[in-house]
Amino acid sequence: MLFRSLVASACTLGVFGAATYKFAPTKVQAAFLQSIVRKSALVEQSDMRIELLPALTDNYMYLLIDEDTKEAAIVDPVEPNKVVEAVKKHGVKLKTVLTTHHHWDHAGGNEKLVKLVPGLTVYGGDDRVGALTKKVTHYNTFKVGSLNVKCLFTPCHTTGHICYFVTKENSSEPPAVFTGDTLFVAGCGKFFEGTADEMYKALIDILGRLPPETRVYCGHEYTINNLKFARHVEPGNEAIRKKLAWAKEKYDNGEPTIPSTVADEFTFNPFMRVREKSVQEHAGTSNPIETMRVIRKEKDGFRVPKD
Ligand SMILES: N[C@@H](CCC(=O)N[C@@H](CS)C(=O)NCC(=O)O)C(=O)O
Ligand SMILES: [Zn+2]
Ligand SMILES: [Zn+2]
Repeated sequence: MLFRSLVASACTLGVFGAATYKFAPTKVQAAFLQSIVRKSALVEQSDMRIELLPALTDNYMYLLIDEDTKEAAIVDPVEPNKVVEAVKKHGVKLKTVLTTHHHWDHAGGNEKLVKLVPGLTVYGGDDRVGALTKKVTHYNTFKVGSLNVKCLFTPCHTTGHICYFVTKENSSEPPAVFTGDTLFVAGCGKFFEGTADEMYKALIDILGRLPPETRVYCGHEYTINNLKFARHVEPGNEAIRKKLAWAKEKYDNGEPTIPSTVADEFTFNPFMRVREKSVQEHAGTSNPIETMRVIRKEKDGFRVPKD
């Protein structure tokens, strides 16, 4: 961890600038470069624009822009300077902070950001969230410009975790959901402050009932490791193998594997598939909540294979 952060700061000082590499990088060098050079990405819809902003080692911040009013919100702004830069680049008015949970790698930039951008409303579901101005709970709604935001209370990773579901009235474009450390692409958050029963409710009853085309924007780039665990749980699942090959290609190009969709998660995410026979057989139980408990415990101790 210390080594990684030293590398990251060396990178910003230009020590590992592209010019350092005069020859095509070896596989090891490519992986090393990827771990410090992460590309941002832009998802453009007619109703909303979402810029993925890589932060820290594997976190994402998301700049959500309402195309109608050019008002913007930022999800989990752990690196405030990068946020201010992106806001300027897009020429939008940042009014809102959406905090998924109080952990440092998500809420740790709030205090600084509210100083840099006065007048922000900071949403979150936990008193431990820095600079919180509006505490929210399940099904609270508010607007970001003309976009509707619905708060989904999904306790388990932390007791105050909130996912934010974003829609636009009368739009034919897919909605977006920001899932923090509850739902990852092909995985879920650790149960730091909750139970398997709570994660089942969050993943199956709440997030799983969103429109299937809903785009999923999660808190971390964990996709490859998650899919390797998914493959261990369901070796015969073709959707997992296909998604893993795709994710490796993205990784090699320094590109995000985000967003996915709710419908796709049901095909390769073992934690969304706890009602499937194949996953239950792996867990040695026919109870979906017990399956959730068993596979989360197994993943906590899982040694990720090289390939
Ligand atoms: N195993 C994580 C270690 C970091 C970690 O514990 N992350 C938290 C979120 S900040 C988590 O919930 N991880 C889910 C998991 O490891 O499956 C990794 O892949 O780097
Ligand atoms: Zn967390
Ligand atoms: Zn996290």
